[in-house]
Order: sequence, then C-alpha cells, then structure tokens
Amino acid sequence: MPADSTLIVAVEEKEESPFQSLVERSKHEDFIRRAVDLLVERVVFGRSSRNAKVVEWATPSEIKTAIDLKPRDNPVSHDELLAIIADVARYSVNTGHPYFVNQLFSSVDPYGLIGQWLTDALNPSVYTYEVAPVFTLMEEEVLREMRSIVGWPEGEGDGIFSPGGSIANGYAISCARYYFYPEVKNKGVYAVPKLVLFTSELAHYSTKKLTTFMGIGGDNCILVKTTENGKMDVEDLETKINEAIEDGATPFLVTATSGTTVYGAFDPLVEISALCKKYNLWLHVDAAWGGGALMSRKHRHLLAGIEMADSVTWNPHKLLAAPQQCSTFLIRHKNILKDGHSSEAKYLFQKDKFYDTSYDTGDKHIQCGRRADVLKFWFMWKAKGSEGFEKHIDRLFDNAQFFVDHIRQREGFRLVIDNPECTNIMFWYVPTCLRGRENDPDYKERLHKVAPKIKERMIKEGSMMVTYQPQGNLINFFRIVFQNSALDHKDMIYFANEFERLGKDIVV
Ligand code: ABU
Repeated sequence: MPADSTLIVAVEEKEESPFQSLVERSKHEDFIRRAVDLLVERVVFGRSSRNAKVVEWATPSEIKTAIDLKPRDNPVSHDELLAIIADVARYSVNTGHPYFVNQLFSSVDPYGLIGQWLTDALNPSVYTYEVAPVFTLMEEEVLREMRSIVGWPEGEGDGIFSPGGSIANGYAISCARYYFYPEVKNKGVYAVPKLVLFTSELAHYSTKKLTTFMGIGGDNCILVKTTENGKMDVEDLETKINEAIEDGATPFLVTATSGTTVYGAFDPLVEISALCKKYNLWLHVDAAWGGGALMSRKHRHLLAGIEMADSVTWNPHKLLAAPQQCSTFLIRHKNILKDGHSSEAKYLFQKDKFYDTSYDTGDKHIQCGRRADVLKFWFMWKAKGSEGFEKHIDRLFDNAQFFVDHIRQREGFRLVIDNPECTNIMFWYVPTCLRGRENDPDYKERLHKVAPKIKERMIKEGSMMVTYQPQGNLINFFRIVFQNSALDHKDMIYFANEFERLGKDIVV
C-alpha cells in the first residue's frame, strides 16, 4: 500500500469531512500497528538479546548505500517505510544491549520506554498549564521529591527539567550570577565585576563551555587540581580563590562534581561547602552521573554534604536508566529561576487567564517549546517505587565491585584507580607482548596504542562496546560503565574474558 502523500496526516476518520479521502484512519492505523510491532520485535527485544551484536559496524559510504538518506520528491510505500525502519535500526548502535557499556547511559527500561512513547503520542509542550496541565503538576511533584531526596527542607527551592546536564550546569552559572548581581539580567556583563568560577580539572567540560557561552570567558573558569583518586583538591581550591581575589577578580561560584565523567570520583562536598560559606560563593553540585546514588541508603554517603549546595544537576537518564533525555536542575532558592530568566511574552503567558497562572511555569526556562521529559521518569517511579530504584542502584554498585575485584587479580588487567567510587571503572589491558616490560623506555608509548586496537576489534565484531581515552598524563585506558541492572556477575566475567580474547595477542 502506498504511503499517504497528502498534506494532512491524521488518524481519525471524520464522516462529513471534505477531506475524507485524505484522512484514512485504517491506513494509518495499519501502518502504526505494523511499525510498533516491528519496534517491539526487532528493536526492543531482538536487539537486547546477549546473542545479538551491539553494533553492526558500517562505514559512512556503506550506510549511505544501505539507506537512501536523501529526502525525495515522491513518497515511498508503507512497506518501504517499514524496511527503512529496519535498516535504521540495523545500522544504529544497540544502546539497549547489555554489552553496550560505552557511555553514561544504556539499557531499555520497559516503563521508561512506554512513558517516552506516551509522551510522543501526546506530543505536549510544557510551558503553560492550559497546554500541559498534567505535566506541569507532574514536574512539580517529581522535582519536589528530588529536592527532598537531596536533603533540602520541605517547601524550599525550585527546579526544572533541562535539555541535558551541560545546560543544567549552565543554569547554575546563570542563577548564581543573578543571585549576586541581579542587574546582570538587563545590563549584562558590563554591569558586573570580572567574575570567576571554579571547578575541578576532572569536572565535565560543560562548565567551562557554558562559562564561555555566557560571556564570562572560558579563562575565568578556573580548574582546580585533583587528588590521586580524582577528587577536587580543597587546598588548591582555596589557594586559587585567594589568587583570583589578589588578581582583582570576583569569585562567585564553585561547581563540585558527584561522579566525575571518567573517574567517577565524588568531590568532598562538606569541605567545599565550608569554603563556599567562608568566601560567600554559590555551591553547585554536578551530580548528573552520581546523583542516582542518592536513592540508595547504602551508597548515598558518597554525596554527603549535597544538602548544603545551592543547586544540583541530576540526570535520571544516567545512573537511574531513564530513557534519553532526562536531566534536572534543582535549586534551593525559590524565585531565582523565574526572576533571572523570565521575559513575560504576552502571547503565551497572559496574566489575565481564568486560572492560577503561577502554574504557567515555562518562563523560568530559557527554552520556549519543551518536551515532557518528566513523564517517562515519573512512570518508571510509579512502576518500581523508590525501593525499585534503590535495588537498581545497589545492583549496579555490586556488579562494579565484583568487576573491580575480578580484574584486580586477573593477569593482563591494571586498574587506573585501585578503588573506584562509582560504577565506571578505568583500567588498562596489557597484551602478552608487553607483560614484564614495564621498565622499557617505550612501554607507555606502546601501551597507549593497545586500547584503540582492541576497540577496533570489538566494534568490528560487535561483541561489546567500551570506551577509552587518555586523561592528563595518563595514556589511553578503558572506561567501562555499569548502568544497566539487568547485568549480573556472569556478565562481568564475560567482559573480562572478552578483553582477553580481543587483546591478548595484540602486537604493538
Ligand atoms: N555528560 C555526557 C557524558 C558522556 C559519556 O561519557 O557518556
């Protein structure tokens, strides 16, 4: 059957409609049902089997040949569209696969997925109560609960769903600056002193990027040294604050990290918050990655002191496994988001509406149109309860500890940090040709070449997906990320075996 080539895409038949011939419910319904069946069979379940490949590697020219990427003048048939869906899935990375452990997100949560599909079926934009009544209230409840889990007193604060952790970290800079210098809103950077902020050298790059974006200047994002295990060095922080003051700059913000991107380190929040108090600085905690640990009574100690923060980034799409994208920015001060960002567009935020317009929450965002990212997370929360999230987190940490203990005593593996704090583990895999050669002058240079070679093999075989990187003075090492609680100890052994299989005979 050919696809509908009309301008109107509708799923409901209207008896008297002059467009009746254009509006063919049965045709659309048939297409949607077949497409959903295909997604369920091939994408959701077929690809998450351990026997499936994580990735079907193809070069750009192979993908261009396999999928007609060019938009065309003529429509294609429904059958062709279904074939296209299958091809898009085939050449996309299977992030729901248990052996996709490459990034700080993975897996397919069934409730999160249905929440995401429901969001797309409803197609809301969350700026006013009149357009998104349920989601406005849902956001309020979820964000209130998250603030309470952070440890702020009931009734305090505010929050938003943000398009990613980077933007949430940018909101922290904007809110902190507005808090100290409200004149910045209208007069801009010209009306405020030369501001500087601090974050660790292992913090996510977004803080520096957003410092640049906001006109403060990337050089004014001062990077604080880290200790051996990747935590912010509090002594160096104080030294750098004093140096900045002596240079005539005005410190206003420290962004600490709970769960750094590569090391998974948790900065010492209690000590950092004491310095923030001493120097009257805003404390933001980027807990995009590690925030999920707050759901676990066993592991929330890692974020001790977070309740002293002025604001927090926490991404449920990371450790809590909500579908992409689900990021939040939480703030302890009630009106800063609204006062600092509102622009009172009269066509959207009319003050004389018939209902309580304090529910028109869109003006505290820098976005206008905005997806209801809350729904999938809320739906997961309903399905599992907080206790389900706690079990999920405990399982991740248990798997991570098992993996660390396993590779610590296994030939060929060397941990970068002996006792990683989060569920991302860094290690070198040393092939046979380099064992016992640690004192050779070219050892590091040769070991640096191992990770890219193993990565090439694993991607071409599609047997797992694990990322690698250099960091500071450290040569290329692997970072494996456990964020999928469907994994168990047998999978941990699979990963170690797979590194050995792919890497043992590599010659560099
Ligand atoms: N905030 C993005 C993290 C990217 C990653 O390492 O997976």
